Amino acid sequence: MPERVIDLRSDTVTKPTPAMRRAMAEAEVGDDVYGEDPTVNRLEERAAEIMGKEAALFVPSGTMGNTIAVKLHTRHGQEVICEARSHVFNYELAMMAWFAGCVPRPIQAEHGILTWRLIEPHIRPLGPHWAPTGLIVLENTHNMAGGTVYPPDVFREICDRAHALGLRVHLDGARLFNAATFLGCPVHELARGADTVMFCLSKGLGAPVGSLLVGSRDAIAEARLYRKRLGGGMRQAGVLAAAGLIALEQMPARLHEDHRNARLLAQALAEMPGVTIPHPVQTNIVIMDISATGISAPDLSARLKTQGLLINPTGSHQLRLVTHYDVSETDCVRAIEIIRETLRSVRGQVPAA
Ligand code: TLP
Repeated sequence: MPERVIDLRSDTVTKPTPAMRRAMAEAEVGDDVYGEDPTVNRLEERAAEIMGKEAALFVPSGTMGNTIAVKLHTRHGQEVICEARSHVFNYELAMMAWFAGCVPRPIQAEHGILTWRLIEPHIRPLGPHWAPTGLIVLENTHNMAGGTVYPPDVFREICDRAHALGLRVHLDGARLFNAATFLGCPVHELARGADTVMFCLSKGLGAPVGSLLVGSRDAIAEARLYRKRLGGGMRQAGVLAAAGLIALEQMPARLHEDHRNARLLAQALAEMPGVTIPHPVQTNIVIMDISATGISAPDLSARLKTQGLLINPTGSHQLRLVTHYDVSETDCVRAIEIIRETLRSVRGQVPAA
């Protein structure tokens, strides 16, 4: 493999910046299980403030944040409405069943964006045969639908109508800052209406570890107990929160660079024979469909790896490219060349489908 590896597998691969490393080394810490870590406390206060909620909880991962949220809002034996390609349904090891005793009610939506019209027919009251709806989970941006963004009015209508029926809404906002960057609005406007929001520091914002769950003071007090049950009481976590504070305060301002690089990739890929881009590229994720190239996504991924380009397959004929802090525009131009050359050499060997 060449020396310089271009890693487009995910924005989770970003390494802490020099400023983050310095802050980590100098962080003031205490035992967070006693609520005595001043840096964690500061991070939680700022997160709540920025998201426009009463309180926040620092958790080790997005998965733990979502898991706790589902548990907070549901009872065993209920259904959780979510989009068919959502992270809570597909990539969290069935935690909603394992921890909260709920089953998903997945609904397919164009580009991953649910609407009230799509959700309403699936809401189930208590009855003799079926599991009642306990919660709606929305994902903004929608990861596997190519980083697509909820129009704020669509999101708010779902929240308002759900609340009118006594239902709660949790927002998986792992990449909510990317959505806010795309829309050019403060992030709290996209959190408004949701009962809880999980967002990640360790994706586009570049922190090494950590996510936050925000919501009402009561919900977060209860969430703290679930975090402890799950083994997420992190003691002197201020070393992580220090990096998180930099991620939160400084990194959102540069996300537009990742979005520009994603558009650059998408435009070039769309011009390659047999390649289509099935979703609008609004943020830092590009889904690439290669059904008409004659090779499979795992095969292409393996060939690209030998050229020093890492891209994960997300299906038999789809791959996902994610731009982030550790890939430059030059890297993206190089990635395009590698993909173009690799597909060209494949076309020489494999008859097109
Ligand atoms: N997503 C990861 C993988 O798990 C797929 C990635 O590389 O994109 N919600 C959303 C929308 C996510 O994309 C992810 C991570 C999570 C939750 C979970 O976050 P972590 O990895 O911190 O548990």
